[in-house]
Amino acid sequence: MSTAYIALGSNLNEPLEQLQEAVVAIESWKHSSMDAISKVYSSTAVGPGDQPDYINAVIKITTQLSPTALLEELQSQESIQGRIRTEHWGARTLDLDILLFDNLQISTPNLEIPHPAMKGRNFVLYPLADIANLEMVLPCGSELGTLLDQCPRDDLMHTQMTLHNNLKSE
Ligand code: ROI
Repeated sequence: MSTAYIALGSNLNEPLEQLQEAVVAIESWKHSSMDAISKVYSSTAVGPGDQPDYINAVIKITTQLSPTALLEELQSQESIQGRIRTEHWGARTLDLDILLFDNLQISTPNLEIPHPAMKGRNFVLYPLADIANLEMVLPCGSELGTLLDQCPRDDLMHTQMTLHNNLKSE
């Protein structure tokens, strides 16, 4: 069994519902279990032009999948939820990124773990810190708390919304 942290982001087609649908789908996976869900954040888009604001969160799962199999499952869920890969860094209905997978470092054309941009992104680090220990040492050798101190919060806001885990709350 492995532990993985996954970032969720959406800025199209009812973003909160997109994240909710993804959480419910991942929760139903037979090979994985959901361990934690961060608060829900809103943030201005990093990237080109005029994009709507994003809704972001991070989840922690325990999984029997390999990193590549996990990536495939996440991409398949993105497709189910209508993501069309067009513009690089463009608006999207659902983005599911593997941030960390155990203590692995992977660098292939399709998959890079830890996620290469996570260190500088407040919309990733703050939700991650909701559900991970600040003393957690990332494969790069930095503690999560140190990265957080170096990453301005800017206009990142946590919302009052929560991503329910529907299956467990029933
Ligand atoms: N900007 C924000 N605020 N949140 C995201 O999840 C996000 N995802 C992206 C890009 C386009 C880089 N910008 C983002 O992929």
